[in-house]
Amino acid sequence: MPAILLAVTGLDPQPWEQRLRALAPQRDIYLWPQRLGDPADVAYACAWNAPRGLFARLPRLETIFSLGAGVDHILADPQLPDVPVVRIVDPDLTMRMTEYVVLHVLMHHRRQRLYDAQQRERMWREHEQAPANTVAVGVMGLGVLGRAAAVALARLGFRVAGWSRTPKALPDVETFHGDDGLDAFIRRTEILVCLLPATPATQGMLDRKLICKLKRDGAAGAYLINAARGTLQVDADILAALEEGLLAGATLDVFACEPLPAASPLWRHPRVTITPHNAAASDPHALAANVLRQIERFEQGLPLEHVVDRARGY
Ligand code: NDP
Ligand code: OXD
Repeated sequence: MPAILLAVTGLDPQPWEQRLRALAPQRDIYLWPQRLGDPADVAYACAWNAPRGLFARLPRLETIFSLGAGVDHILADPQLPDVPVVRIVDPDLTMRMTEYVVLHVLMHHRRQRLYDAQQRERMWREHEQAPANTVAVGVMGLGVLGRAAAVALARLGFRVAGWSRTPKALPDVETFHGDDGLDAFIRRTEILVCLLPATPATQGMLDRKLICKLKRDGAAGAYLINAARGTLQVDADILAALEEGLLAGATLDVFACEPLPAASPLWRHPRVTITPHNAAASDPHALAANVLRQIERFEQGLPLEHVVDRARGY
């Protein structure tokens, strides 16, 4: 039976290995770099930040599965073989991201950081609270994750809009698309949520020019939430925007260099909330079955789902 190779860096492979073995005891599960077996046995690679050039050394490789929703870590391999690349689309992952986005939008909207600071001072002081239906949230990226987050925020009553590459229609969400729609989308947005993939077109998008255009006349000010990829944000521009009052605060889950180096001034900024790239962690208990289901489909001659469009980059 064709083997599965687990090739991950930056996360613990053990829970994935255990889960794959438990669900598919009949399969050989190889683990890079400890237990490689014969490379010619490997038909499926399950990857997260795998070393460049590894896939090219697997002569019978049929499919590469990203262990997350993003595939930038796979498409960046200059020796990537011409096999389908499949990404994770799963309700478990989607719900985690929705929770994260709703949590951080509400933290800003309800000024929780301010109340935390007041509590440390034993200060009992109430601040003006705008109703959600006066606050404009904008979600960049209306894919699987962006759509779910936008709809959840709209249900909470926020004035939600979304921006994508191609036109979309969503209940209770105003939609914008393409380069032509970006300006109007940003100018009506106070709380900006980024859920775009990392591609050449999105690199460095969250910069000073874009931040300057955010709407900032609401009670709580403009806020940035990046739960997509660190390469989209320009850290120096975000820090300068915080100092100049262009941004009231930011929640950052992702960074160009991860883990975020200890020397980064973002760590100590009082209005920056940092999380360790866990907005929507890939939980092997939920997702190993997703990958194995796809392998079964493939072996039954059914089409793989959620195959990445390499030309588009996501
Ligand atoms: P999808 O591929 O489903 O959606 C991507 C969306 O981005 C689409 O709506 C697409 O538009 C839009 N888009 C892409 N390029 C552009 C562009 N140049 N201009 C405008 N819109 C664009 O991805 P997911 O929603 O599943 O995931 C999004 C990203 O979230 C992942 O790529 C990953 O990087 C990140 N992520 C982060 C996690 C974390 O824990 N921090 C966890 C999971 C994912 P269209 O539909 O028109 O093509
Ligand atoms: C993902 C991620 O892409 O966790 O799924 O970043």
